[in-house]
Amino acid sequence: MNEPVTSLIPLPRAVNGSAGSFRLETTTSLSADPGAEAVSGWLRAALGPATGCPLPPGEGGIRMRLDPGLPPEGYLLDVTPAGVHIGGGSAAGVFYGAQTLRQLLPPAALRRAAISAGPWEIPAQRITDEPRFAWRGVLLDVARHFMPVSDVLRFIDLAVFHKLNVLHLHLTDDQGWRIEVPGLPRLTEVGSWRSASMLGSRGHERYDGRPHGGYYTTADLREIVAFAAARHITVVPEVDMPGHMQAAIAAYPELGNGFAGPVRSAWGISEHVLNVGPEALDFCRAVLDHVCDVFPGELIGIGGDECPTTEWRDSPSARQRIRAEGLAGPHELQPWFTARLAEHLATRGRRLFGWDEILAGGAPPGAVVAAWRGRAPTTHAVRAGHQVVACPDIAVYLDYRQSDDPGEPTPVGTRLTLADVFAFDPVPDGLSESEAALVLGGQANVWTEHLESARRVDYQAFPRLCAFAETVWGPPGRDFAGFSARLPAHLARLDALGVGYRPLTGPRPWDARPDAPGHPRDLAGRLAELHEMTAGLRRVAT
Ligand code: TNX
Repeated sequence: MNEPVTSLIPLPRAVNGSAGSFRLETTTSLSADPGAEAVSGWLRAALGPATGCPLPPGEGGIRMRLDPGLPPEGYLLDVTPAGVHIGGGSAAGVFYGAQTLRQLLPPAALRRAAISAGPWEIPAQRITDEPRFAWRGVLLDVARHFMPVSDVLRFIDLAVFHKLNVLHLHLTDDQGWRIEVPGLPRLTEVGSWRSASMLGSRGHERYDGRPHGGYYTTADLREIVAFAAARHITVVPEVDMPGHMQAAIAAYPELGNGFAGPVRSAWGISEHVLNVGPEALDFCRAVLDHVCDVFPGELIGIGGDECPTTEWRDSPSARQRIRAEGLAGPHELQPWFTARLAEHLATRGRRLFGWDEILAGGAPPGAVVAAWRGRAPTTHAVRAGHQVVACPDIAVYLDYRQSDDPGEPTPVGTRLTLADVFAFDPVPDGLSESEAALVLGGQANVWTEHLESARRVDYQAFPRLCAFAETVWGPPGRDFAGFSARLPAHLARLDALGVGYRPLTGPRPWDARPDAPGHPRDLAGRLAELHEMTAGLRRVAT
């Protein structure tokens, strides 16, 4: 009898060990029933190079099939000495069963070329598994630092290795516009690069003096979407508006409120926001039309976070809009604007996805909210009847520092240890059952002000993303000691995959970035700030 396998991440619902083991051989065949063919192709390509097992089609060996009796994303993985059966409630379920199978093999099977002749043994066992949440997301900010397509694809592979299923792609911000839009060439000619980047946090006023830029062509984005779809990941695109728009305004100053300046080099929030005149609205509609053409998912992100109204207070076009629409003041302009975008997306059969700031003044019906300003907005969103994705900064912002060690690279935000991320639960306390049902799941956000390369993203994202995966896949009531016991074996997998994760022992000397100093925050201070920031939502709720 094998001991139940204890090193899988995320932890499956049930693992029952049995006698003996299955050995993957060069002669092992792989068959897939209708609906599971694509997953078998994926597994063949994933395992072949490292194991030398080509997994030719044929009976016996590994068999994959759909099993309508299982939950849609659930699977049943049966390993016996005679063969491996993977049943899935859908192709996605089969795919997750195949991901589990990969984790059950020795780590050398995860490499991209053969360094070992095996034996490729898998202990006999039966695993039944299904996710707790439908939205198991990760945000990648490719606006602050552009990430080449190959690195995005690699990141997708790492996300699905942990059974995540949503990639929220933050495509535009004050510091860069990363999506080519037909008919608007200056967005990429001008908006996709900046002359320098800030080194470290604001307040230190240091710059690197080096241009940074890059953007995705339509073909690039279609490749990302198709690569993700083949791995059962939905890409949710985000074009942030009406704030976080300085790069677009640098390209087309007529979109702004008189600002005529460059793409922003400093981090932080720009006061240079979109105007609310008819041309600016047409611009947004044209951009969203293109986004809808490229991204087939139902949800389209319009951002909506952190939009200062400073410029609107003095802007003739804003005053005119306020008068014409009978609004009470500049603070009602953003809800008005967001409602227009939601209407437009509805004409394309899509729904609006926005940060929790869109709740102020009432979010459009059917909008899905990304609740990030601490935990309270998740509750506010569901009480306002919205589906919500919980991504509180103080729990799952992976740009935040991983310890108090002064050697952490550019330490920003509150301390967010591996245990802190593991303790996250997307459903806040105090929700009724029907309210809790509106919580689609959770999302870890990788903001990249201080992450200029895939290597830096690896350090911030891992192993915390492994802990996050358990919070959205596993049932509630998980235990950190058990996770910690499974982690070393999982880190050996990440080593084989070439992931530059943060060592559990802390940063190495070369992880420090003394040239890019941070700005550590304490939790009490941040909580007070979040309380203040979300006061408007509380007024609406009461
Ligand atoms: C807040 S989360 C932001 C981002 C920053 C992040 C840094 C959100 C909707 N806005 O623009 O990158 O903090 O942690």
